[in-house]
Amino acid sequence: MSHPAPDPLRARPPKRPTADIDLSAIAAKVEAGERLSFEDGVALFESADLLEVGRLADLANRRRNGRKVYYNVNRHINPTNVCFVGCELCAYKDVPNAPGTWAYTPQECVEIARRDWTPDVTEFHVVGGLHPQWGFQVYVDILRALKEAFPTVHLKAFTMVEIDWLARLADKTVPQTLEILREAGLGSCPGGGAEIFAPRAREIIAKKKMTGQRWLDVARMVHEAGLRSNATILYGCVETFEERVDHLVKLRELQDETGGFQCFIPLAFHPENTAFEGHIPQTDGFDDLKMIAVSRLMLDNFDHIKAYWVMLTQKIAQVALHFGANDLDGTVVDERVTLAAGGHAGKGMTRQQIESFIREAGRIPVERDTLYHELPPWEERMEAVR
Ligand code: V47
Repeated sequence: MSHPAPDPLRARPPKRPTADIDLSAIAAKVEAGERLSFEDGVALFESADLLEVGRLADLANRRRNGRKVYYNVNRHINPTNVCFVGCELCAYKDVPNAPGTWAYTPQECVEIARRDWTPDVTEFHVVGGLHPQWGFQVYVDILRALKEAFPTVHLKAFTMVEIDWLARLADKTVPQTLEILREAGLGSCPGGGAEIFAPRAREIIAKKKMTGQRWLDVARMVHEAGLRSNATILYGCVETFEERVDHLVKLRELQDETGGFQCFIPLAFHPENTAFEGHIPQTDGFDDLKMIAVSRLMLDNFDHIKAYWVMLTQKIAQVALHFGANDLDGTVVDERVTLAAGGHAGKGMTRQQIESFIREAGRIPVERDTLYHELPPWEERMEAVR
C-alpha cells in the first residue's frame, strides 16, 4: 500500500526521558493489593527503575499465577491480507489482487490448516483483513469448513473490528451476528484491532478504523453473548505514556463490568512497510519490559498477561516472564501480520522449545486450551486416544 509519509513531528510527541521517581507509595499499594490510579500508571512508565517496576509486577503475577507459565499448541490462519481500511500502522494491502496479496477460499483455509498439522493442535487463531469483495457468507463458510474438518479444534476468530464489519455485511445486530458465527463454530475472539483508544493517537495510526469506544462496545456485546475475548494495545508508535495508561484504565473498567477478557497482550509496533517506516524505530527492550510490567500492575482484574514472542522476540519474551507475564501464546506456526511489518522472531516454536524456554527461566510450563483449562501432559492424552 502506498502511504503518504506522516509528519513525524506531528505524529510523535517528544518522548519523555525516564527519571528517578520515588515508587515507594506505589510499592506499598501493590504489596497491599490495592488498585493503582491513572497517575500511578504514568509514574511507572516515567520511572527509570525498570527493575523495581519489574519486581512489583512479578509480585502481582506470582500472587495470582504462582510460577506457572501457560502456552498452547496453536496455528495462525490469515484468510486474507487485503483490507480496505488501510490503517497507517499496518502492512496489509488495500487493493485486491495486488502483488503479495492473498485471499483464500474456505477450502484453501482448510488445506493451510492441514499443512504442518499435528494432532495436538488445540486452537486455530483466525484473523484477516476486511476484504472489499467478500460477503458475510465467506467468513461464515471459513468457520464452518474449519470446524467440519477439525471438530475438536477451538476457533478463536475475528477481532472486534471484523465482528463489527461482519454485522454490517450481514445487516444484523452484533448479537445476532455473533449467534450465527457461533453456530458456524466460533469459540472465542482474539484481542487485535484495539490499537490505542485515545482519539489523538488513533487518528494518526488508524484514522479510518472503528473508534476506540466502538471497539469497547463491541467487546462488551461479545462478553454479553457469553463469549470470551482477549485485549491488546499497540505500543511504541506515536502514543504518549498518558495514552497508554488511558487505554489500560478503559480495559480495566470494562473488565470490572463484564469479566469477559481472558488475557491482555501488549503488541510492540513494527514499522516496516507501514506509513511510519523510516520515521519511527522499533521498540527497545527497556520499553518492551516496562509495557509488560505496567500492564500487569494496572490490569488487576485480568488473570493473564501474554508475552507474545512473535512481536517481542523470543529473548525478550523469556525475560518478560520475570516482569509480570505468565503466558506465551503458542507454537503459532505461520504468523503473517508481524512478518509483513518486518518481524524477524521466527515462524514457529515447537512444544519442546517453548517448554525448555520456560524452564530455563525458572518457571513451570503448563499447556492450556484457549479458555485456560490446564491440559494433562500430551503423552497421557495420546494414550487415551489410542
Ligand atoms: O489486529 C497490525 C496489530 C494485531 C502491526 O488475542 C500490528 O490471543 C505491530 O492481535 N506492528 C494482530 N502490531 C495480532 C493480535 C494477536 C496476536 C497474538 C495473540 C492474540 C490473542 C492477538 O496486530 C492487529 C493489530 O492490532 N498490528 N500491524 C504492526 N505493524
